[in-house]
Amino acid sequence: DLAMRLLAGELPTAWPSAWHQVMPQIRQAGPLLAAPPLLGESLHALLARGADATLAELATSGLRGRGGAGFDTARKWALCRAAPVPEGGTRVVVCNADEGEPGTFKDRVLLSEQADAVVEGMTVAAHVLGARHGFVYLRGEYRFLLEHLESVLARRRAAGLLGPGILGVEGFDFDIAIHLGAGAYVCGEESALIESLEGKRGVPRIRPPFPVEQGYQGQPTVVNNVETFAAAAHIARQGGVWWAGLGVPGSAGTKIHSVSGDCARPGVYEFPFGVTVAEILAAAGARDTQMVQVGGPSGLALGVGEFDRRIAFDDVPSAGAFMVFDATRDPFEVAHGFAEFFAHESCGFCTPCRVGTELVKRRFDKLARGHGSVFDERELRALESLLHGTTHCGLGATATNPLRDTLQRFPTAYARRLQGPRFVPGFDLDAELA
Ligand code: L3W
Repeated sequence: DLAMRLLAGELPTAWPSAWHQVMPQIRQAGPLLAAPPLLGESLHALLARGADATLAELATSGLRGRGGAGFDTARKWALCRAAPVPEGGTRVVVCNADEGEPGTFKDRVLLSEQADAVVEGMTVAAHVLGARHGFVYLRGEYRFLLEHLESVLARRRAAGLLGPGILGVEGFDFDIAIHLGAGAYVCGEESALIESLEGKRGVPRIRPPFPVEQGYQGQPTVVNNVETFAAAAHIARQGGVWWAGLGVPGSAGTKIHSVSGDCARPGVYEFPFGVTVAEILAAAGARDTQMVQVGGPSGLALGVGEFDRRIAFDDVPSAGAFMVFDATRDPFEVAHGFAEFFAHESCGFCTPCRVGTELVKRRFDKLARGHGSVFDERELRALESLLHGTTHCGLGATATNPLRDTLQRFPTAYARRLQGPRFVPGFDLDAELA
């Protein structure tokens, strides 16, 4: 239907892509998606409780970063708070809205439906940290959200919820600027994002120092995902025990999933942590599922027999993507598509990633054309382990995850490709090379 509307000219076709401007449907709302707009309630609770006690509430809540890595949010804020500020500087709060992981669109919905909660979470962070400046780093393709977000910021400034002397409190000065990305996936990596904010090419930095010590222009900086700030705002209001009571031990609260692919009800779902993959598949009306890519291509591919696994940091962690592939799909072609994506998005800074992702893509191309041999499959395995250990940042390190997972779970999808003209049945390459 969308494709037909696009072809009929009903959807804008200019860059940024029209696809990003389609707002996914909320199918299952929880405390983050169903909440009425936060218009200062969290800030009143913050001021009543004080910065120290609010940070303690955050620690009690067990909130962990929603960008995929799951770093303890209270710990991140405490580290930033303890870091010295350079002369004349300030601490900085950055919302990572560079939602670029294929299959992820839940931040798009949060920014559209719950922008006040996101901004309020950033403002809570600012008070806890003593930060005066904030940025929303907005994915370039989400430019269509810019007007909406600017109007939310303007409304909040007019209401005394942003700007100098927030809620009449002297010294509580904090404002936010929106910075548009320009389409580079790597800028979702926090240190590349900071480089980009500073006006430079988005190349990841060596960490440490982590942004909490030296971030934007050398100042202590907290970078959190959109969903993390929304959750922090609700925790400031409702307390840490409330949030810790949702989810499972080690993975408190809810997680929002972007469900796409072969299912009757694609869209955005908020579930407490601990939900099984099978439960999400059932809610989405997925049938005859062969594979689920959780957390996007840099996440984990699961096959039949693994759908009783739980979404949790110690089982199946997720940055938010939940891509469903039914039995009509070819896992080899899925991994092939992801290999093309990473070769395209490698920032080119380090050789293992720049060259490695391209070599992986070319081997896939060769196998897809039916020209592959066992040698190519072995090369793919070698490249997989090389990329895991040698790249400058996480992009290269996770680029071969789809290859690794599909090789392991769907070996026949690869074996089928080895039947090409150059494959000699019975030829034992290992024995030849020994
Ligand atoms: C202070 C330390 N801070 C770690 C902080 C660090 C960062 C956070 C996580 O992302 C994930 C991967 C994919 N002192 C610290 C410290 N930190 N040690 O904790 O850090 P890290 O290095 O574990 O992860 P990362 O490099 O930030 C890797 C996921 O990113 N991913 C998915 C992206 C999702 C999107 C999206 O669309 N939302 O892009 C891509 O690879 O799952 O787990 O803040 O500073 N000692």
